[in-house]
Amino acid sequence: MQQLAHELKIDFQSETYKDAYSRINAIVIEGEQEAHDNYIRLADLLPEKKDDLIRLSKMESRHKKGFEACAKNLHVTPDLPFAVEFFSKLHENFQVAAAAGKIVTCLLIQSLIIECFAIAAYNIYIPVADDFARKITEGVVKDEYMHLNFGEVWLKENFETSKAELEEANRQNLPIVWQMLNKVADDAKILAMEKEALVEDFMIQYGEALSNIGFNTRDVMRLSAHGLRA
Ligand code: Y39
Ligand code: FE
Ligand code: FE
Ligand code: FE
Repeated sequence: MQQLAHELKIDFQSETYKDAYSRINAIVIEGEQEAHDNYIRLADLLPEKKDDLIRLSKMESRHKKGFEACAKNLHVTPDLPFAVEFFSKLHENFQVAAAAGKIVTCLLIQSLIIECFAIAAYNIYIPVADDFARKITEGVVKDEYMHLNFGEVWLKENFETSKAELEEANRQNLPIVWQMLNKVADDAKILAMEKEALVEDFMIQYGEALSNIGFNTRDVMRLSAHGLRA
């Protein structure tokens, strides 16, 4: 039970922990809300996948409620204004793409980048979470793999016509992820989540996703390297 968290002697009730948690937890709550909104928007853009996408949006709402419960359990008030600002660039890029009917860009932002970010964060968080939050997060991360898979399958089926837009969307949005990671690195460390581990897990998920969609090894390397210039 709580093995690593226990060995590391994490004090979930210390003011330092709760202060960092107020921002990380808010990011997750706001992220789940935006993911919900993004899948609803995608349902409009992809009418033939509407039922699937509405189902994903409902899962995101459930995730949000779960993480709100995690904050209450620790008596933490999430810092939502911080989180809205944290997501603002990706949010803006998604809105602009959606308004232009750029489905490929929307899928890259939500189903690849944000889902891979979520999977990395949740995987790294689970071993160091409090008992309550760990159970919630274990349930959530299984869903996030399904969301990533949705994007992979659609983009694989439409690979040839999506390739150029994927390259451009990757170039625009991957650097933003590294900026976001840098902004949370100090808070994440207080929760015993190391930036290096987050980066490593993200790169593995994202590289696998690109390869599943149809990019060859050389392309995957090239696309992944774009972000590192942030
Ligand atoms: O698809 C989803 O459910 C994703 C919205 C949720 C985003 C979670 C973002 C997690 C970043 C946390 C950073 C911690 C270091
Ligand atoms: Fe989610
Ligand atoms: Fe999530
Ligand atoms: Fe998701």
